Amino acid sequence: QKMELSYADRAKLPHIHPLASRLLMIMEEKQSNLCVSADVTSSEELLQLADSLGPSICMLKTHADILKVGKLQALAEKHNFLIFEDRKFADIGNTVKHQYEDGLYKISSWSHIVNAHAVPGPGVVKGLSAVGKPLGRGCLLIAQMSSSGSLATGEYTKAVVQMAEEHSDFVLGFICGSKISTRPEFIHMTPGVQMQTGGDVLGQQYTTPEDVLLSKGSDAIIVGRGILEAPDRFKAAELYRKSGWEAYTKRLGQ
Ligand code: 5BU
Repeated sequence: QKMELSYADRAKLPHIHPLASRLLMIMEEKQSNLCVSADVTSSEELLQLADSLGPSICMLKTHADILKVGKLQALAEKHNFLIFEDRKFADIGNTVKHQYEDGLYKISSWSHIVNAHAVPGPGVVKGLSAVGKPLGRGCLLIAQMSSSGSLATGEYTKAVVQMAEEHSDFVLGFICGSKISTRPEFIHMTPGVQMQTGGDVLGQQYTTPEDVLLSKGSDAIIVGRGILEAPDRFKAAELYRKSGWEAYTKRLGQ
């Protein structure tokens, strides 16, 4: 029987991406594998969310166009979480390089982690890496999606895993529905999570924290509306954090 490594054990692996190591340590220290998807439309509300939920989360997922970046960075320091800009880069290397470094938002200057589609081929990772690696940033490759009818399945997913393995100096893990790589250095992050299974009218599909972390073997849950639409967001975030942590500890004990 294979021993499952804890977040803390994985953080100390010799070849791990420094940012993955930092994230795993945050997860261990804060007993949180919860990433909140801060899908709100005003920067005031986003900052308020970051401050109130900060203690419960390991990561905050943002959309750059609604950000007051300096203040968010200060809150990330204060509450010890990482910032993940959900930019979903998907162009040729030269274009994503500029989108990441320049443009209105200068994402590389403030976001610890970004994500990218593998559709363009390895050039997308190389372009992002040229900007992000010298800054100590990292990237999650989108290997699967939570939406119904997603085309990111089967052979595509396998090819994404291989692309990640070939660029593990910059790629630190995946957006995925379940554990897709056996390398403990990679972080598996799963969106489409709520306390009840189901979905929305536009194709989103939900599974539970227990299912994602225990049955599917992923490492962290990404939760938006399950928390944002709750009457008490802080209470809801704590509920997801505890549920996620319980599922993870159950998995270690197996
Ligand atoms: P929700 O409110 O928990 O459904 O929000 C999920 C968030 O995760 C939302 O910001 C999506 O854009 C994001 N997401 C997703 O739901 N599924 C995916 O496969 C990817 C991103 Br990639």
